[in-house]
Amino acid sequence: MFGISREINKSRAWNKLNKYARKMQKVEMADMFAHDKKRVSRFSLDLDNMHLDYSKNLIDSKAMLYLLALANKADLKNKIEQMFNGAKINSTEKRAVLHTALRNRDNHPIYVDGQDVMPEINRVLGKIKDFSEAVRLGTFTGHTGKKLTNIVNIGIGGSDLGPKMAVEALRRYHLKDMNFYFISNIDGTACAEVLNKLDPETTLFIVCSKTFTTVETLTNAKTCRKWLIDSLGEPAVAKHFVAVSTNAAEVEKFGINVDNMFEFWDFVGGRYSMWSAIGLIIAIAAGYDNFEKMLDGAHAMDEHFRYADLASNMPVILALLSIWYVNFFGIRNHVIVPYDQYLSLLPAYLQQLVMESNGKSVDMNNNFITYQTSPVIFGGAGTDVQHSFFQLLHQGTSFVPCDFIIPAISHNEIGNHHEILLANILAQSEALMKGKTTAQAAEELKAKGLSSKEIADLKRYKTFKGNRPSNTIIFKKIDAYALGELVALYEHKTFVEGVIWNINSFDQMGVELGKQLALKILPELQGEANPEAHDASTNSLIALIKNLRK
Ligand code: G6Q
Repeated sequence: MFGISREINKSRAWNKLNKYARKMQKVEMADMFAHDKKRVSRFSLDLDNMHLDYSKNLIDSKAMLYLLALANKADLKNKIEQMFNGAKINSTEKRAVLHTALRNRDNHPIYVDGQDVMPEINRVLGKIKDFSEAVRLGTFTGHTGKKLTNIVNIGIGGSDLGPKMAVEALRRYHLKDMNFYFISNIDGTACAEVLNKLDPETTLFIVCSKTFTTVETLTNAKTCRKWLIDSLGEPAVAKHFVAVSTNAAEVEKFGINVDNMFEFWDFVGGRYSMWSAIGLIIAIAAGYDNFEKMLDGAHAMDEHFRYADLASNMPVILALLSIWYVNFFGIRNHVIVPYDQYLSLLPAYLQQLVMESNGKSVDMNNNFITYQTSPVIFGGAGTDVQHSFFQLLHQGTSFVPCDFIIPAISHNEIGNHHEILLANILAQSEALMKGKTTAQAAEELKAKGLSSKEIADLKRYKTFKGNRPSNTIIFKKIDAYALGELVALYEHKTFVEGVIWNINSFDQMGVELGKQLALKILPELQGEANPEAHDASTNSLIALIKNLRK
């Protein structure tokens, strides 16, 4: 059995943490810094060019020891091994979870049902290499012989967010004569706005769908197929459409030749699939070398996660900090702020990774859970978000733990832009921790020449409670390797949280109900009669919409 046999919140380790957290809730981080000169080195970790400083958290060595005891209680080391070894830890779907095999760069055999998965993974990698290079070089051309310069990924969820985020993150490496587009939403606008910009002769569609049954993706793909055929005729499909899927039969049924199909496997979850052929557009956009470097970076993080002690293990530490705040401080949110324009899509990607994986309320033993699981993840690129939701981070009624991510060197060192950016990230984490007392606020107002009455009126509004935690992750530069490390860091963090919460982080049954109801409502919207079978609100909304569409 993969799960923990006893409810984790009934364990001694959990109780100890509960008690200790009450004590730590009264502690000031600034005092801990003042009393411990080694705090920064004690609570920092390095891997290659990546540095994690987690010293600005409401923790001390004892809190970390208790958290590590909780990880041990959850049998974390063994669970990590089980994942890497291909055990069927996705219990509800009876599947192995082997996105790590996709970047198993030392190529040791990994078995699922007695079969080594590496030869197939390597074969498809070879196919990705050959095809991406042929498209980039223009040796694989469109139907009329022109270079395919507009590459369109059609997919949704895990078949969209990862490739889209990585293509953007590696924009600096794109070939100048190529453009990359993503169609995910069923909203016809998504399709129309992309197609409006394109010339069929130079457009390649990559239809990404693990199941090849997803309504949004198939509907968008059909629309794009028609658009192409209307202009170039049916035979052009072979040169302008490729598919990435686990389902060859459906791909063929759709009208894409299986020679133009890139396989992946059911041991790769959708939100963990950018390392597979789902990342084909990444290889075309940034070059296969960079795609491999991304795999190398992820592999380095895999090795660290698998072999480093839990106490000096980056994903484990980030997960334990998350659990500390969620379960022992009652915090329900977590914010991720990359200070790098190229990483602007990372928060959206991580929203899916974290919330689809750990937004669960039944444990591995089939019990409804009585403790909190995933926090709500949100974020955006700094400094933009400093001018929007940071108000709440600084002065909201409770704190939101923050991950700050930045490269020391920008790909675009223009003037002093990057130094200003760096100054901002450092200032934000310092401000969140230090805050500003009411006395300091009053002092500042006095220095500005305000009257006593004005100072009394304003000083509380200018007060920042501080003591708000954050992690800072610094890279030398965000290249493909660093991107691989960063994404794998969060994948494994999410896994560790799931292990401790005793949930299956690898299914996503929560997305089903809405899909089923949409299937029921669709014919009702199209039919004459107004439905009465729903709740009163839904019935009336359907009727109203039908009326408006007349
Ligand atoms: C991710 C989920 C989900 C999935 C999409 C698309 O882990 O499974 O986001 O990726 O629903 O599914 P298909 O790739 O099968 O079209």
